[in-house]
Amino acid sequence: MKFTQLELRRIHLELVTPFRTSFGEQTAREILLIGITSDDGTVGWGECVAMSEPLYSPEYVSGVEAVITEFLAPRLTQGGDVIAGDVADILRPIKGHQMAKAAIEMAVLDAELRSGGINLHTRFGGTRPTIPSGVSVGIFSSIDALLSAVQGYVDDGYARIKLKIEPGWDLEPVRLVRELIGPEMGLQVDANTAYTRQDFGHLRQLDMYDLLLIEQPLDTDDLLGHRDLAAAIETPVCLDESIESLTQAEDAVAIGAAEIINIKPGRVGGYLEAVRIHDLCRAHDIPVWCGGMLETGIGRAANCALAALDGFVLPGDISASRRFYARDIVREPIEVVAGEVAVPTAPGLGYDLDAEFVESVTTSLQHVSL
Ligand code: OSB
Ligand code: MG
Repeated sequence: MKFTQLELRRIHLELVTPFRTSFGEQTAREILLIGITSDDGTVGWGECVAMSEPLYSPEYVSGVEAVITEFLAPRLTQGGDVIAGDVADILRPIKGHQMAKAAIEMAVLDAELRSGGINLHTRFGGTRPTIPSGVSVGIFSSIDALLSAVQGYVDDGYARIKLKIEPGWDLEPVRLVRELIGPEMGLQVDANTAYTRQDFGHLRQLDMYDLLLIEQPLDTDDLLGHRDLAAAIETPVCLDESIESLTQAEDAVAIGAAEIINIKPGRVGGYLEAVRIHDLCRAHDIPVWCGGMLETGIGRAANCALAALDGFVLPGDISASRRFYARDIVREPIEVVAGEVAVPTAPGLGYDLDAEFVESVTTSLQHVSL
């Protein structure tokens, strides 16, 4: 397709409840939406998963805006046609900035699919019409508050619970949540890099709670530490932050540092790289699941299509939109029914944007000619 304009739209959404992780607490989500317009008037949207501050990964919203306007947008078309499958290669000379690149590729993909009347689920070839839904539960200031939040999610029908942990908030919360939800329900933990190589003995104590996995206990760049931890504990070690490309996934799997991988399309540079990592893991019998970044209905719809692929054998962090937002920017927000989310089937990524509401939550808007 021939694209003429890129739109960078920053929106602000309040969270229904604060979300605290080992790297910080959020009470609102600032999100950069990328709109791309083709010469026939088709508009595609990408949602950038970068957060306001570089606490989860090096990228952050203002930085993404800068790299897109200064470096990525000027390289994108070179005056010619672009297809989604070429975007990663076109942008490769610019190092890093996976989340910025992913958002652009996502917008191109949406435009391409919409103009062809095709849905992402169909393009990816997922066979399941619904996917199991897990929920990510933050760190609370008291155990009572945690348990009542978890009970609420159990009542909402979620298929599994993920608890955020950090030193001082791990064994006891996990023990009590396991007691609350019973032995059958899937339970996993996510440390967001909060532990060190000195903590293996401590983390081994989690083995008794029959967890599905422990996600990213050590630093982003500590692959060998994760390999050693995987050998030292029974709970499967899953990588999130450490995997930013297919190559890194290959390396982690080859050395035994990733027994499971959390695939987040934004973190790995786009949905197409996410599919390649899925394919690699399938070939190596490494289970994968789809992570989340507090996406709006745009990213949630696309994540559903990805998570419908056969290698996604564990429930993802694809919760109902209302778990984070009182009102979504799409007309039919993702809902959880009996622990499952229906994969959207409308043309494009599968959502219908609520343009009026988007306008009302927009905090800045910028246009770049292509
Ligand atoms: O580590 O998976 C993570 C949210 C923001 C940044 C990192 C992570 C998370 C979550 C929430 O755990 C996932 C979601 O439900 O969107
Ligand atoms: Mg994580």
